[in-house]
Amino acid sequence: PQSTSAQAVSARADSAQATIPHAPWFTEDRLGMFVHWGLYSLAARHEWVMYRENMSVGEYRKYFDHFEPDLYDPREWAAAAKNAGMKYVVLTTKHHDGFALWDSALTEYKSTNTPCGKDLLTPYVAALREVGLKVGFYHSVIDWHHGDFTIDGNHADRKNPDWQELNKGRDGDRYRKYLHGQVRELLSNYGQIDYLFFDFSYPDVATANPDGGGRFPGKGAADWGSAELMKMIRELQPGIVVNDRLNVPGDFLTPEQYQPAGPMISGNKQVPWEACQTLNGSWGYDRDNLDYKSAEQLIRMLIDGVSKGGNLLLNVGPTARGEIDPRAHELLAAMGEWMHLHGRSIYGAGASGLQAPADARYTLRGNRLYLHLFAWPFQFIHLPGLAGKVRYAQLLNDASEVAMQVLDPGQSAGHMTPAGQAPGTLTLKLPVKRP
Ligand code: FUL
Repeated sequence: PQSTSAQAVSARADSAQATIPHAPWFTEDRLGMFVHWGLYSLAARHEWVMYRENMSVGEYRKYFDHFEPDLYDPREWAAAAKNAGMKYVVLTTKHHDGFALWDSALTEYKSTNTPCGKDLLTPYVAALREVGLKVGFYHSVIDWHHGDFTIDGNHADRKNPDWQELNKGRDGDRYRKYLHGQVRELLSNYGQIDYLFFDFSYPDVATANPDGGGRFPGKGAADWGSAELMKMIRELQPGIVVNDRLNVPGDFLTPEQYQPAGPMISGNKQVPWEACQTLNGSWGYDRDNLDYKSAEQLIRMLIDGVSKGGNLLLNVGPTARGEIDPRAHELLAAMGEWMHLHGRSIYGAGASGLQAPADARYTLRGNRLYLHLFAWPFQFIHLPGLAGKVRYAQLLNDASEVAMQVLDPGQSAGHMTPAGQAPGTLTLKLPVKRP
């Protein structure tokens, strides 16, 4: 639109696009790849397998003994991400099972001590940098392997009602030191790191998430020494963005496996956010789970997020040999095809402050308004409030002109216009078939 209606202007002023001042790329880039990869990829039945199946540290050890990702080539991950239109990648450096994908000086429980024998982060970071992708690390504050991790109601053996007993002799200070030390390694030894995803703190402790969290209410809270940890992070990597799962405010919110109803607001301001979503409900490779979302569903999630001012971090769970499986590849490729033609409506775009018609979303980039139709084809679409505001309309995929008409209030175009159409409605005439 050349300008927006008075109503729209005030809606937008209330909800000016959120950005992260020290890292404006984050709300421009919009689409990233999440990678859940670790020992649980061998079990191939969800990354919480250790907890879900009540495996002891000793029982879980078999995956450590057999970790041998002979096909690991992060350049292939980078290429898949890049081709899908993604701009950043976030890899699990350590998940809740405690296994480190790098040569940490603070533990024996690391990739270099498995048959793999390698630090896996060095080539990962290099591969992303090589093709201009931003580098992200996921790091779990929960650690089911470390002997000093304080067991709480969330992570105890669920069959054991006396889980507090398990904490006798566990030293929270020692665990905090370990946690901080590992984060220091991650942020000191791999050059510039752009993004850090901590996972996760409990809602009993103040959380930056205005959605309220509420995951495991009333089960006790952990103390990660978050304020001090955050201070260290800012010193080591001043440009980094950090998520909201550390008990202290972060740079962006992280709705998990849901799409917020609208822009996420704190006070009366939009705040940056990123939904993380799975392909099939599992984050880690889940061999027998074939319940994949369709490419269309994934693309709609992306559009929906951007129309509400958010990012999408879409997950893949590579196999234990290190490859992204063919089903995931197919979905990423389809996403890439769509992004090739429609990326202009995603990168640098955000919420419009306008009310889109049913089954549609608006994204706004500068003075360009993009209308995404989730239910199409049909011939006419009526856009209340846009009459006189739009200079030119075209389909995005092929830049072909779209005819527009505005009817005077009271004038009727017969059966092609709804009766009692609101004044100021712009009507677009669409092709009835996808070109
Ligand atoms: C959750 C974790 O517990 C899941 O395993 C996954 O990593 C997801 C992104 O965050 O809280």
